[in-house]
Amino acid sequence: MSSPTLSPVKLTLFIANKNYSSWSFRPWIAMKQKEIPFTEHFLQFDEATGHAHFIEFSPTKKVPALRIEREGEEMVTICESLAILEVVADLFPDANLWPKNIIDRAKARAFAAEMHGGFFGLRGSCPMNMRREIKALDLDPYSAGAVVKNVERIEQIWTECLEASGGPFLFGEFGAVDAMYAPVINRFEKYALSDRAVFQRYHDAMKSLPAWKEWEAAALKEPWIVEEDEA
Ligand SMILES: N[C@@H](CCC(=O)N[C@@H](CS)C(=O)NCC(=O)O)C(=O)O
Repeated sequence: MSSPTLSPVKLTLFIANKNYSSWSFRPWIAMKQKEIPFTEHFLQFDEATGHAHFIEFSPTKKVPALRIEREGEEMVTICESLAILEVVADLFPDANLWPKNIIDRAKARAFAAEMHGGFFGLRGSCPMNMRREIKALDLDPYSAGAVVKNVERIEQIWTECLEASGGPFLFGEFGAVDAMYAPVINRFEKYALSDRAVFQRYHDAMKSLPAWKEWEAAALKEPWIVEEDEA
């Protein structure tokens, strides 16, 4: 287990449905896999109100959000998955969430930022869905083209990183950048987006993680259906 730089610190991670919430999955899998102690606060999506109840813990009304409590200090809430990964990396440097080498760290951050702010075609057409049966989508040519472009770029990133590091994760050891790409592994699999060896290799590494298995098992037990995410 990693120890925090600021002590004592209490972390609460607000997340939503494990079947669908790809943004929740990112910090959750990183924190679980790195054995960073946190309390999980689960809230269901509520399409009817536009998730109005999310305002109770997050000014953005979005998950994930990380509440940080320290004795004698004002409680703070950090939104945005990438910012959550960054603060957790600062709090728990022993967890090695980012590569130690400066250039590798810069590349890992660039690839994480690319995921955080891009790949809209893939993310829009192929929502993360842990329960979905493996089945290709019949998309219109414009959407299909956008998905293919995203898939090609993601596989280029994976190839470059895995060739340089030797794997099993993008920079060798599992880290924040892998957490950012974890939901994409589900999308590639469930929408039959790739038969390339680089995908299979990274998929196998990611799905062998105990944290992945724990999230997936919980997702499969969830009874709720979010229609807009059932592509
Ligand atoms: N950029 C944000 C995206 C967060 C996000 O869109 N979360 C979704 C769930 S996966 C959400 O809370 N949606 C509720 C809404 O948009 O009202 C992040 O990185 O955390």
